[in-house]
Amino acid sequence: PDLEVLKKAAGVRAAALVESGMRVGLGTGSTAKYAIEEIGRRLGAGELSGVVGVATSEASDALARAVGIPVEPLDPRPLDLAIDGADEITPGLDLIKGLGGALLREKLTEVQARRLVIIADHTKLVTRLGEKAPLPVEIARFGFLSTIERLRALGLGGRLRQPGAQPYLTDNGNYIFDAQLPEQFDPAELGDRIKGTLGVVETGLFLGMAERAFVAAPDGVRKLTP
Ligand code: DER
Repeated sequence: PDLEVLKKAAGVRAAALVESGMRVGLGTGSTAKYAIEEIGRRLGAGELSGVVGVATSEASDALARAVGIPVEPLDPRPLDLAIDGADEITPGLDLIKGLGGALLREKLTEVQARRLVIIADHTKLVTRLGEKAPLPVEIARFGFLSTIERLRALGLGGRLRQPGAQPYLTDNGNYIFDAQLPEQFDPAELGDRIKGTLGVVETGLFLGMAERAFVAAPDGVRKLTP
């Protein structure tokens, strides 16, 4: 089946974990879209009630509203569950996220979730981080060229995300530097070094955060745990 069918299968599987009365973090991207739509369907069918969503992007906020999920801003209360996609998933469920540009609001939201459930098709599976995706790094717009120089001084290759005539702007008004990861690296150590670089807002390394992942392959949806 094509990848969209697989993404939907993973999304529906995760959405089945939502129970009435839950506060749910709603992820961003083409896979999370299916989970959001399914939660909306379940609410509309009367299978669920009293669910509140906290969206990780303007796009997911709009989609949630469109499918009938009441949304509220993130506040210090814990979320019962968060459902989101990823760009890379290791066997230990360390993740690279951010190719959809939502990494800052995703991380701010998902660290407050009691359970972070990742949904993906099998193409996201890697044996180690950096195999398939760059590492998105959200950087302040002001002085971004200086920040990029500081990142290069760490030995990181990469480039400013600029799909068109202007650099990509996140929902937070920041830019993204897509960093090329070295062959071998310690994700926690490198993540801390990048995060500690002046001008860096956040990285797309989500280490040790996911409780489980539903990964859809042609032979079915597998549940992975760390
Ligand atoms: O930007 C993000 O972190 C998204 O979760 C993204 O990385 C996954 O998007 P996809 O499901 O469209 O591949």
